[in-house]
Amino acid sequence: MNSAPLKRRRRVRKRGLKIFSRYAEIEKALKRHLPKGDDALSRAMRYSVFSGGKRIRPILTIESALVCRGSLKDALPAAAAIELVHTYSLIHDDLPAMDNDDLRRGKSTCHKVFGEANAILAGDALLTLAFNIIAKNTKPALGIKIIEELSRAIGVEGMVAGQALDLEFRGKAKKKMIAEKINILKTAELFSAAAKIGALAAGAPTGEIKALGRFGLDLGLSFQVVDDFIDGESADNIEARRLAETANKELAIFGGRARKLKDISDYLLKRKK
Ligand code: GRG
Repeated sequence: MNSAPLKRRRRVRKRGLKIFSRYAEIEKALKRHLPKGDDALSRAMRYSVFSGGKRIRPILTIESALVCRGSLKDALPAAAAIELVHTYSLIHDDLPAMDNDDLRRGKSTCHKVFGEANAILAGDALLTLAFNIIAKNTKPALGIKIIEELSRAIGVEGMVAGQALDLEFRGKAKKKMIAEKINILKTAELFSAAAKIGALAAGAPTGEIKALGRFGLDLGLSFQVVDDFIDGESADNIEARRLAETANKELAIFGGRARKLKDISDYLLKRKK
């Protein structure tokens, strides 16, 4: 029996997402694109981007591009942009008007360190910088497609709508359907967009883009169920495993080339933070 996949999975569990190709390149790209200034806004942006995020979404974009035989170079600007969007959402999610959290990733939240106004502006600036990075570093026709996909996933049909729904039902008993809708909008849509955008950057055919979109959506749902499990809001993660299995089935068209994407779902299932 070939024990290589098993060994690889153990290695992924032990070393986390750093094992995935191009982790270091993502860090370099983020550094390159962020402002260097010593003003509060620039410092607040850098503080939140470099405070220990797992980089799941940009890794997903890059591995999706690679599975479609695309290049790192073509996927990297959008991958970095997606991480900036994610960081904006966390900064705003932590604000007093939202979750009012003092800690994020074990460190003081952006508004605790830089004040509420600077934290709001840092989020705004990261969000707008994300679209600027895509516009400046992608061929126009492709850039428009990526911007269309990303903006759909994070706005009134995606993440922000999910946050609004979450706020509406906060403290109230939620029907399973509402809870799932919140997870889809707040979390899974961005995972799905991250995977699809990798495929788009690779110039993949429609069938591959759609398959990766479905993979990302189920992976995002599985990720969120695990997140609730870690936070003690969910009793077990059998549901997360089921969703991860459904996600992995979407990768059948890629055969053995999808190994790294499957490693990502495996890692997300076993993670402790
Ligand atoms: C527009 C005012 C305004 C607020 C928007 C959109 C939004 C606020 C909040 C929703 C975003 C959110 C917090 C979704 C939850 C998803 C989630 C579990 C995020 C944590 O993701 P990880 O574990 O984070 O990938 P790391 O720390 O690894 O980067």
